[in-house]
Amino acid sequence: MVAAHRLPVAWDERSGKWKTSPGGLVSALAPVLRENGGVWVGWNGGPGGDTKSFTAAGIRNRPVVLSESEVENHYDGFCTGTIWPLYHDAIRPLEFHRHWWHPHQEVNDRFARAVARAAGPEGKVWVHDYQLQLVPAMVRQRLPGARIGFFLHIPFPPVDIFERLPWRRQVLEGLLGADYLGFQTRRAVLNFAAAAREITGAQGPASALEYDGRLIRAQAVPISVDLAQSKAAGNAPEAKAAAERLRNDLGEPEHVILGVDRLDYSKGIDLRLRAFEVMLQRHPELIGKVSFIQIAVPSREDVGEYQSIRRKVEEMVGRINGRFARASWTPVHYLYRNYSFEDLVGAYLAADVMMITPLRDGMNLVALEYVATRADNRGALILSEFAGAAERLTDALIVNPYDLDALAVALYEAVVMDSVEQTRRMSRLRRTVGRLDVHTWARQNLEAIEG
Ligand code: ADQ
Repeated sequence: MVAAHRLPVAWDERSGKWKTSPGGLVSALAPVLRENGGVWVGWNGGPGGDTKSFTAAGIRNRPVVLSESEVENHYDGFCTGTIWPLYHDAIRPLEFHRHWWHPHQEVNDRFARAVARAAGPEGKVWVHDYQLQLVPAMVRQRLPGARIGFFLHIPFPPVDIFERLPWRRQVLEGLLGADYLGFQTRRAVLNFAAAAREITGAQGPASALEYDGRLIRAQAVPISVDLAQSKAAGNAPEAKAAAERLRNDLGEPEHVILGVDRLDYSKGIDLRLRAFEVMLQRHPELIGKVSFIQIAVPSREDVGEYQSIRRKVEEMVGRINGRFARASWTPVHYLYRNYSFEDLVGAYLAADVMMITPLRDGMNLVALEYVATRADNRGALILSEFAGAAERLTDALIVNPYDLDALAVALYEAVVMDSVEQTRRMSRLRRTVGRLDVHTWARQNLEAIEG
């Protein structure tokens, strides 16, 4: 049984069929569920709908239905307005509302009920991410003999930040209902274990927390990409052609810098643009020779904070272009839309410099995808030290995204990096990423759940 906030399929109006959603989680878990006849419990994505189970893409789906006000209060409210900023270092003002918390509990309870109904008394359950932190204990209550695991895709904050949450104890007790808790980084594990000890009275090290007469294991098992898929996509002639087309459309600049993110304030898109501006100011010889492409996927567009970061980014793009553009050259190309994975890979192959500057990020799969697709061993990666990926990708140019000077210097260093240094770093990065695969990640987690 997998419980994740969203089902692995989404209804496609145009074809009138369920379509598999893209992403590593789905591609890693779909084969496991197909093989074992497992069920995926998740929200169908819209207000209302049907709770009847159905099979799509070879997976048994058990939809959970949310009302419009639950989407507003549980999801846009508690998950996006309270937990997301709290777990990303409180980089935005936090909002705490009881009228968000109560629907959040109800929705978690509905997920737990659906899971308990679909899993046998000795079932194996794997719950995902920050929207469903109360589910492990709620399932445990209904199925005391089940094996329950949880994976947190985003960071877990230090206790000094976490303890502000008025429902800190309930959230921790929810998580401690699991037998095994997986995190992206060692730091997240230590933060969680410290919070559990301080706030719930759990005892012992992260690898053997004692709570409520049970033993719970918390461990870092970082997620990765589908290596075979990424490698194949990087070698596909279509991707190489798309990369050439892109560079051609840009007017064959000497250097292409790329950013790819969901448009989220945690991703540091504004800081990255600022660094680009500073670099152009300090190195006017690069004017006309370097193009910055920022691909931004629309995200949580109904939420005020997301509208304001979008406005901010658009204003910065306008300002930089207004300041530096020539009739024949535009410094920043800003693309606010969804891309197919194939087109995204085309952009990865076209990019001499990949710039990833989150203020805090659970892992950041874009960093791993960039490396996995660069079979030519070329390209330079700038990576924020606050992305989970930085724990392993130590051959990238690692930066503190808050340090504008350092960021502008690293960007310049990456732009002028010679091919020997690019290859030296990239081949080491590729060796690291080559040892990580999302299927291994899924297997390790499932083994840990079995105990
Ligand atoms: P996200 O915050 O969404 O994930 P990330 O890990 O970078 O961030 O994953 C984004 C995924 O979306 C990548 O696989 C990428 O290929 C895809 N994508 C990006 N831009 C796209 C575009 N324009 N069009 C289509 N697809 C695009 C959360 C956490 C991360 C953690 C992951 C997985 O915030 O820290 O790495 O979950 O655990």
